[in-house]
Amino acid sequence: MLKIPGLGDVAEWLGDVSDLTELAKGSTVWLAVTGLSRAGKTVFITSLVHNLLSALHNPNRMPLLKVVGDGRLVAARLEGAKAHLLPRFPYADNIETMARTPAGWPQPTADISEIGVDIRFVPAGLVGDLLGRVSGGAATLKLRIVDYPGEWLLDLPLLTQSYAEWSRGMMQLWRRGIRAEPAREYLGFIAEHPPLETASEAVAKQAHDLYRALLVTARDKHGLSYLQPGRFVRPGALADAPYLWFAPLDVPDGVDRLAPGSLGALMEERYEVYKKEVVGAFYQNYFRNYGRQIVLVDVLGALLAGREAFEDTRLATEAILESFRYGRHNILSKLIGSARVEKVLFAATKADHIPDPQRDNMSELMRNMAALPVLEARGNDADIEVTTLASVASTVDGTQEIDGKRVDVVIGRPVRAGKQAKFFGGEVPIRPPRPDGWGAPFLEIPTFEPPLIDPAPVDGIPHINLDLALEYLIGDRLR
Ligand SMILES: Nc1nc2c(ncn2[C@@H]2O[C@H](COP(=O)(O)OP(=O)(O)O)[C@@H](O)[C@H]2O)c(=O)[nH]1
Ligand SMILES: [Mg+2]
Repeated sequence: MLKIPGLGDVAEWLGDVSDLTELAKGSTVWLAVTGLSRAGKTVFITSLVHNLLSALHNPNRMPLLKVVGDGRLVAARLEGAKAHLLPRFPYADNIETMARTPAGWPQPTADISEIGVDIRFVPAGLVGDLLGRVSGGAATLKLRIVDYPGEWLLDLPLLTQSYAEWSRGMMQLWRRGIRAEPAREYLGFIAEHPPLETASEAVAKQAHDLYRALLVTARDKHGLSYLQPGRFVRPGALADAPYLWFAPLDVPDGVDRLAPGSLGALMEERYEVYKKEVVGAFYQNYFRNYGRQIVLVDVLGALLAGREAFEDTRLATEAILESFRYGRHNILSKLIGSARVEKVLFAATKADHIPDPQRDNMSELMRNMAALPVLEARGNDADIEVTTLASVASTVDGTQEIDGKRVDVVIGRPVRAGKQAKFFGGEVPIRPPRPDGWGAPFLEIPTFEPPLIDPAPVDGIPHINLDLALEYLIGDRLR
């Protein structure tokens, strides 16, 4: 049998667990949850917190989170009141909404928020035995969960672009495909106001208002998501300061700096302040602390919205991915210093809308959509994985006979329908469909009511792969 001479020696021998007392007192891990609006962040965090708080009573909800599956969880509690910098995530309100009759989905939120769960657990193996001597057996992990809009990550490319470059890129984009129609009014306005006309406060503000309205229409009416600047769509707590009143203009090729006193120069000045005060500040003050992140993507919603919207979500997802590639971006390293996002999970959400055999296809589609496979080879970047999940499983799997063939379906209760129905969704493709492959809609799926939920943290909430996702993201900190 292994003879343990003294705590100090063994701790040294263990290497990474150098301070057992520290482990007993508790360490902190930040988990940021992001994704474009409606991707499922609020529902994800609500279900995650509720299932953690319920895990002691009903370990069967989270078996693949090893600390629960191994029976090492001692307690999970919401942290007490503190002098927090960020607004609280409204967990209690959300659970109440989902648990009432008829059940509803939580209110959309538009700003960054935070919630903490203290997890007491018995570490696995030898460390657990040792810790038993210093703290009665349990360690504490303070899990701090942050909800922030993925739209903010779409601004990273701005940091390496001049105003003239950015404007040219935006103009190209807005003149193409389904963007051209909603952009017509804005393009008309700036045709009347070239970058070299004399700067005017009123014209700049008018351009800004029109451009902002365009971004919102593109999002809400056309299902588009690759929209810059991200804060124009999701301003959060940002006050409507004058430096925000800019917009892209039709800057001719070859022009880089705009003549002093011109409308273009005024826009350029504001654009530069935005980059520094808003974009850079977010990475420096917040992003750099979030060592673990999950990016939620409504892949299914994008498929349903058709070819151009899907392509747009693909572009946005690739742009978001750039925030996790330090190897490529000096600017990112400059902003976040030695801080690193260690693990990132890209998750296709709302998997309860499709039957089980389709869910692997969904993960493959997610992987192929954002060119994720090539990343595994890049040692310098965050560790990246892909999955498919449902934070709140609102359906059950079933089968149905269609034209003499058994097909997989999901069974759920569409909102306001009052009764259950079966849905056959069709096939989820594993690759982004080719342009000529978009003839008929792929899937026809309603919005389902959440299942019956107990608001007390006892039974938890049915989900798909939530425990697996959490094990990937923070499992190493709960051993
Ligand atoms: N059936 C089902 N619907 C979901 C799930 N997650 C999100 N939704 C739906 O998607 C909507 C938007 O989710 P929400 O979390 O508010 O998105 P956010 O804008 O990213 O915070 C919700 O109102 C639900 O209708 C899920 O796991 N299952
Ligand atoms: Mg939300």
